[in-house]
Amino acid sequence: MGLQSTKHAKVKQANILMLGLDYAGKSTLLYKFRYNDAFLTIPTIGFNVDMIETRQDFTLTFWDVGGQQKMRQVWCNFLEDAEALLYVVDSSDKQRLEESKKEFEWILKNEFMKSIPVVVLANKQDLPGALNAEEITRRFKIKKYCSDRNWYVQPCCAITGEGLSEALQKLTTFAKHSIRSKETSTIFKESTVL
Ligand code: G3D
Ligand code: MG
Repeated sequence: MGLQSTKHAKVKQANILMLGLDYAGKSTLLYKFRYNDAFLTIPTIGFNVDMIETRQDFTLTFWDVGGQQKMRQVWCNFLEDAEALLYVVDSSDKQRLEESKKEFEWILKNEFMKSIPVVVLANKQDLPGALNAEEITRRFKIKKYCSDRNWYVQPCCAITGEGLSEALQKLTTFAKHSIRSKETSTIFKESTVL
């Protein structure tokens, strides 16, 4: 009985894996999330890790594991525990768009990423020539690669904070859904074993 109540206790925290090429704006986004008035801030607990409590009494822990080439091999180690993926794109950098898309595809193909919901941030919308959310959706073939999961593309500007509260809301909704699915599959596996 005690075991059951622990198992069904409401989980109020989710791990968000934050990825994207270097210079996409990940650190700027985390900084903006942290200092945005709309959210209660909690101090950084480690290098490139940040926890943000949303208004819905739910904590999102962002894991910004770095976009540099050498860090990309490390991404896999973080994939297993993620409830959602936040993929950041520099929408103004057309030269590296293809590289970013390849990384995106590679991450989604990882077996731990199966069915993990995705929020893509089309960042740097303030810069001239930045591709809009529809164009990013099309160029990244998101409808095709994310047909098996929840996904959402949010245009934003990490400098002004525009579009960020919508992204956090979406992440919270997706992460809660992800947690519920994991719980259901655990209960199912246990009842199958029994
Ligand atoms: P990263 O953590 O993904 O590597 P950073 O990226 O957060 O370090 O951002 C890289 C550069 O992009 C920074 O410029 C930052 O200010 C800029 N940047 C991030 N988001 C935006 C945005 O929405 N609009 C604009 N115009 N610039 C943005 P610097 O010059 O400091 O290197
Ligand atoms: Mg950074």
